[in-house]
Amino acid sequence: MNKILVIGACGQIGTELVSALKAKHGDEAVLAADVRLLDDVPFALRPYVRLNVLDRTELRGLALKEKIGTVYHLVAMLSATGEKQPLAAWDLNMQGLLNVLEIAKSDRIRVFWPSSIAVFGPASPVSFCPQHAVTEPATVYGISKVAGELWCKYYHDQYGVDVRSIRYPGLISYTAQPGGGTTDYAVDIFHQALKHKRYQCYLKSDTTLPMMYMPDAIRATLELMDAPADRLTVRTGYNLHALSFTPDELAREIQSHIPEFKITYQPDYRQQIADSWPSSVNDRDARLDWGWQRQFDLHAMVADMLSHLK
Ligand code: AKB
Repeated sequence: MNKILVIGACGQIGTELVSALKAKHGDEAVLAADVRLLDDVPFALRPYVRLNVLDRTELRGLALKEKIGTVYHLVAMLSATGEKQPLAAWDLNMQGLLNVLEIAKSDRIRVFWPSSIAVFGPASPVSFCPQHAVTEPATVYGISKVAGELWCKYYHDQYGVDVRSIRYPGLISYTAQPGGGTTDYAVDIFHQALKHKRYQCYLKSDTTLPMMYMPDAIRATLELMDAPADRLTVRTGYNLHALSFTPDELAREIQSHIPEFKITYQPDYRQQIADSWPSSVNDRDARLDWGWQRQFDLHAMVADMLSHLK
């Protein structure tokens, strides 16, 4: 049986995706990979191999040795960190993907690669932004996601590579923390609310952004990968809608569980990034093509997050 390789397994999505894939396909069918040393990796991520995805020879050798049939390539520098190191973000985000697409082409490997709502920019519609809207992002991360989506479509159309992608919104989870994103506040706020009963938010109180609870994101990923290829009409990245809320709305929902919780606001450079993104997206294509539906609304997500983090 061909194995599944998850590259970037130690990150926010990878940590939970590896468990979900193991639950579905069995422990031995899933190989986790990242740049961390084995000793620094939690037991749940084993079997594990140290891998630098920028080294194509190493990547191909591993894929052939382990008989890899599907790669989930999750490595990326996110929007906020990317603005501090634009060229490093471009190199990591693009070269890693191209290496994966190249081995997918030569060795007939299926690929999942995460795109993002960051493909949109100031010229995109703000509310219920359509699947095929203007994509002129204002961040390096967004530029790398637009280019990456087009490369995915190119490898699919020209070489028949079965590559699939989702434009994730901000992801909220209780296991691994995100790192370097603009939407990270929506995870950090829970930790600070429980620990210190206060949180200083780097976005304005009324900044609405698209978000999703991790169980929905993992389920969406597995459902997309299970969908029959001939049902898929989008080979760039699918828009997915789950939640759209402001920091103020999230804080109020947390206050309904922790009445003493207080939020203050001190917007920084991330406000400009958030302002360039839509407040919600239209996911009609994902619903029609492979039956996408969210399960968690704001109320259910907050209750579940707090119950796990307590
Ligand atoms: C970020 O904030 O950079 C990410 C994203 C929306 O892709 N969470």
